[in-house]
Amino acid sequence: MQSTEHKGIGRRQFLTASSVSSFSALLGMRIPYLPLLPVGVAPIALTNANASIIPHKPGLVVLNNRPINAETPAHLLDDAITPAAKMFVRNNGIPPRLTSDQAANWTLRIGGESCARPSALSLADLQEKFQHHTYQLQLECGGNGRSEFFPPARGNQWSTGAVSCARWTGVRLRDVLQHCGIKDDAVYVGYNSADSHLSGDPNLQPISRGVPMHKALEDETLIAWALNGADIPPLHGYPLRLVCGGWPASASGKWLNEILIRDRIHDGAKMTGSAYRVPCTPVAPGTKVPDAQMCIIQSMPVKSLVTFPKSGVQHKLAEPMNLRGHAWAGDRAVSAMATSIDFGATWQPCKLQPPANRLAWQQWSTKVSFPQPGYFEIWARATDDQGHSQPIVVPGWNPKGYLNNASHRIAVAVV
Ligand SMILES: Nc1nc2c(c(=O)[nH]1)N[C@H]1C(S)=C(S)[C@@H](COP(=O)(O)O)O[C@H]1N2
Ligand SMILES: [Mo]
Repeated sequence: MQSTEHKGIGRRQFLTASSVSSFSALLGMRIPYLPLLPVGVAPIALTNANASIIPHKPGLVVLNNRPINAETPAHLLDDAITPAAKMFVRNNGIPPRLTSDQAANWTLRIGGESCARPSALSLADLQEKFQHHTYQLQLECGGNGRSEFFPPARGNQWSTGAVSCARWTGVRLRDVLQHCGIKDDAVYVGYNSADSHLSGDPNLQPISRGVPMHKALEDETLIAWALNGADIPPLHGYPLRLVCGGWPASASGKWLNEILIRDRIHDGAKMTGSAYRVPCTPVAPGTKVPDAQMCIIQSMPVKSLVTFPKSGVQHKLAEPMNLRGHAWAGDRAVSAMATSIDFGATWQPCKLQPPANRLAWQQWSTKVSFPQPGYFEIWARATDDQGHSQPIVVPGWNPKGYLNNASHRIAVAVV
């Protein structure tokens, strides 16, 4: 968008000049009559949560437009393999705008204190030198469910929709690390990316996280160039991204251009303080927790979604209702799934399928019958293979509102 188009907007409640330009990027199109929009009036596509305003992502709910953050309503996550169009978007900064030349000449640098042979590999090198692997991998934002914490936590107010499980294709991070030589003192792998900080300061990074060696060396940890068999879409990290399934998705660096093998816990942006860290031992809600008592989130906890039907449906008393959804448990597998129609007093087991591969979510399904007309809720509860179940109430308060794995609930009017 041309900067002249910002003239006449003035200061308004909803749109600052800078958010207008990113809103235009969000729409993927110009707003020809923007100067005529009355002061204080926001485009309806921004204020109506149900409007489709991200190109190619109909139905996603936008939580923030600078940076762009949008979540997927549960009923739109019904596919076993999440299509790109339904993947939530979580950006900490401003995504790079790449020319086709820049993308074609993409280079991944590998270095760090514990790298024996620092290297630069082109996309073509990666594709030619290493074996290709495809896995379906669940990625959930550490802050998914944040909106339910009290006292509230600052940040995007995700409800349930910051989770996806798509098929990623690329090479194993392990193969690339071994090619470049892992020194004995290696403890962590960190990433750097091509997105830019919201402030515009080129010396600041929006995010630079990582994982310990044992996670980096897993079969399923990929340097990926394809999502569901196609190029990774620009918002999701084109042309290259790290994918570490089962961990906070913040570990899966988009627009990946550097990998560091570290001799210490990676200390990039959003690795310290309260970012993606929770109190090492539980605290009372609202407690100020010193940095030294905060621990980095590793595997995500057990969780599930009801993806059919949509919350708020009407259902005929005489007919049993088909329910289905997904369940996942970070690094672990889900071993049981149950639903309740009586606010958790009794639970009925569901059918549960095995995952497509380790770190993929699992499909569950069941049929329920209602005893009489009225308002009901379906509550869903998964149990992992170590016996941990989802809590009914919001679990362990923490300063940034991470790891809310409380049961998903949907409303049903039985008539
Ligand atoms: N370079 C870069 N990588 C990133 C981010 C980012 O802002 N920049 N956000 C992270 C976070 S917090 C999440 S939850 C996931 C979101 O992935 P998605 O937008 O493809 O769904 O990407 C992660 N990787
Ligand atoms: Mo995230």
